[in-house]
Amino acid sequence: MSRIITLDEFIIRRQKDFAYASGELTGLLRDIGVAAKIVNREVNKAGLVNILGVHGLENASGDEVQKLDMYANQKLIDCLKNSGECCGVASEENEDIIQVPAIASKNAKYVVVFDPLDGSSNIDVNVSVGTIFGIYRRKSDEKGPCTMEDFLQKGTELVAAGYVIYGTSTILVYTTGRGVNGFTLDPSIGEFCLSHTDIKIPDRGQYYSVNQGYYLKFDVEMRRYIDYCSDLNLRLRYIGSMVSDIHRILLQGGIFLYPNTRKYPKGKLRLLYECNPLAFVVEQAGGKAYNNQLGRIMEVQPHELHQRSTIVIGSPGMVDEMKEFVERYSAVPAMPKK
Ligand code: P6P
Repeated sequence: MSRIITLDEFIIRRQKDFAYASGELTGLLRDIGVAAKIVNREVNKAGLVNILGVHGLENASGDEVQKLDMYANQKLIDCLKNSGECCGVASEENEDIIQVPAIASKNAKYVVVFDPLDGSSNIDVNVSVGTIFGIYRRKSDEKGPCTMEDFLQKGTELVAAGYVIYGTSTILVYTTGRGVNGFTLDPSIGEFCLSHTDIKIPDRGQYYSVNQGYYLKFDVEMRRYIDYCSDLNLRLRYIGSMVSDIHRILLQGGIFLYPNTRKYPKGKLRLLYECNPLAFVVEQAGGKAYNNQLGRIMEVQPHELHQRSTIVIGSPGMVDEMKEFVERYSAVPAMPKK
């Protein structure tokens, strides 16, 4: 039996990989691991403890906030305060950025963006949900408070990103720009243990993941591509939890699409704390992530904290094929100049 490698041990071993290998990012990643364990404990007993049901508030996205969302949000913020390496956070649950008080003798160099409990509408029906996080180096003066500029950075500026999926098992998957690794929580020892080493996404897969219910609301080129997936007898898998849908595609290959619709003309998913962190992970595993304008998601310059984006993400061979469809069907013939 191969030796257990815990998340903490792995992070410390890989510390030399970071351009700023002074252990600051190490502390931050470990804090996220602690928060994930705490959230996991509550997610696993949500049915027993009075934290089910809608919290009655609306978040920045206008979605009703489930109690577990608020719990997960607060635990992540509390844990990120511990290392003294984080000067601010931006969360789907909070309208504005949140300053994290400095710890004496520490000049916090990072900010963290996160969706504390993505897919939370699934909680009440015991379907897997997830946490998504991204870490940026701050741009503002280290001696002052964090600013919006620290958060409105392209995905290409991420120094680390990942997700936790609370499913049949709890798995933390992350990258620091040198490949992707996954760690499964062993409840008997309370540790995330290396379980998915150097994840590589297959070039193609048997799954496509889209909300088929919106089919008639998609642009024609997207409908044609979805028809093509169906003609290929690909299997539709969509559970309304982005982390879960993308985790399957990361491991088995496939494509996830959330195009623009009449209700969400710019797409529904959030650029900063959903699309970019997952795009970083998928790209690091060899995949691709574009928006409907066929631009690389990670190169889009964010202009607001809760900015929405369309997204097509997954196996490189399938994303490239989708790109060809969009180029072919949306290449509207140039109208003759009058
Ligand atoms: P729809 C969950 O609310 C979420 O943000 C993602 O996790 C998921 O992929 C998507 O929205 C589901 O949206 O419109 O298909 O219900």
